[in-house]
Amino acid sequence: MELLLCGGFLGSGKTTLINKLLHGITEQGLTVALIENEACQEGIDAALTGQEGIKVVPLFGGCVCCQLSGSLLETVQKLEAELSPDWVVVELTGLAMMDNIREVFRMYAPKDLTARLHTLAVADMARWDKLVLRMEPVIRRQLAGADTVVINKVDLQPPSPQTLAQIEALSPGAVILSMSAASLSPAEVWTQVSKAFVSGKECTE
Ligand SMILES: Nc1nc2c(ncn2[C@@H]2O[C@H](COP(=O)(O)OP(=O)(O)O)[C@@H](O)[C@H]2O)c(=O)[nH]1
Ligand SMILES: [Mg+2]
Repeated sequence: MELLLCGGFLGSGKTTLINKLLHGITEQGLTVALIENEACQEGIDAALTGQEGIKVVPLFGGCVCCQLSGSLLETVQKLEAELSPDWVVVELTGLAMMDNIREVFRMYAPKDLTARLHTLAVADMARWDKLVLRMEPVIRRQLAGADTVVINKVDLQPPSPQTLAQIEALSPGAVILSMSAASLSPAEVWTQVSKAFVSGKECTE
């Protein structure tokens, strides 16, 4: 079982990306469970939640990067024991700090689980300049712990060289992808993201 934590500011496209990833994973004949920490579950395909091979587990009442970090670990370990899906995907709240979550895993998770942890942050190109101006500390900490960054909504606003450099500086060593998650097929999204996981691991070995 591999674990993917998907973070990024509210509205950046996490649910859109995750919908594509879940389909992309199941199209490969693999099974996946989704843990939803975002209070509003709307957007996760209604059809998907009943689809064979996909289980959706809500985890509300706080944010897994702070109050609920223990519950996240417990839920992941329970899913592994009971269902043993190929993938567990977690949609974090729009304010979750990826660097906090990584620290929780480093301190409390079994080493073999940490080795199977992938952290992905979605950056919203349509609102990037505004968000950095107003929420810089949050954006910084969402990208700081990510080993993959998806620069999303490039159909609305392609990243400038300055923005690319800024994102590279905020997430040192991360694999950076640019896409429009809304317009790609599940297979295209899964291919790009799974390749990033492989090349990210190769770089750290
Ligand atoms: N133009 C454009 N819109 C997108 C893209 N990805 C997501 N969106 C839209 O952005 C809004 C927020 O997306 P959502 O996935 O709910 O974001 P979340 O809050 O991070 O889960 C929705 O209206 C999506 O349709 C994209 O690649 N291009
Ligand atoms: Mg969402």
